[in-house]
Amino acid sequence: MIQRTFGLIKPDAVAAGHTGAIISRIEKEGFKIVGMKKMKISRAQAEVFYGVHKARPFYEELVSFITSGPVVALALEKENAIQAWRDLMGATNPAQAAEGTLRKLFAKSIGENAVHGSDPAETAPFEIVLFFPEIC
Ligand code: FUP
Repeated sequence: MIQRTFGLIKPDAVAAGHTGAIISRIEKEGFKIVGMKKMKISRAQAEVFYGVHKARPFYEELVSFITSGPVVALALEKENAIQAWRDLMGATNPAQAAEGTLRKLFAKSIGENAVHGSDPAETAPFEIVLFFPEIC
């Protein structure tokens, strides 16, 4: 099934100059980039985006990190895109990420972990609408 998912290149990876390498890898893996936007996320938008994590102890850190510098927001299309993008990202904690995954290659820590991707539980349409209302 052709599917769309939402991805972010987070502030750590943008600041470290990994944007080009990540975009290049995305295309090499056969994703179609249907939306791409370099932007700074506002506090209000971050609170909506991370609303699902509000009860978690690291919520405040999440919001302040994701608003700390520019990100690249991506809407990606591929066969089973949600799982395919999560597989390409690798485990949340880069120490546990498989060889060759984006987090293994580019993430610094579990908090500053280079990329975000929608999870399989219905978050992709919500996140795409939040960042790309014009393509929905
Ligand atoms: P993921 O979907 O792989 O990004 O992981 P989660 O949805 O579990 O976590 C969302 C974000 O919270 C992660 F990208 C990083 C952050 N996080 C922490 O900072 N500490 C943790 O123990 C778990 C997650």
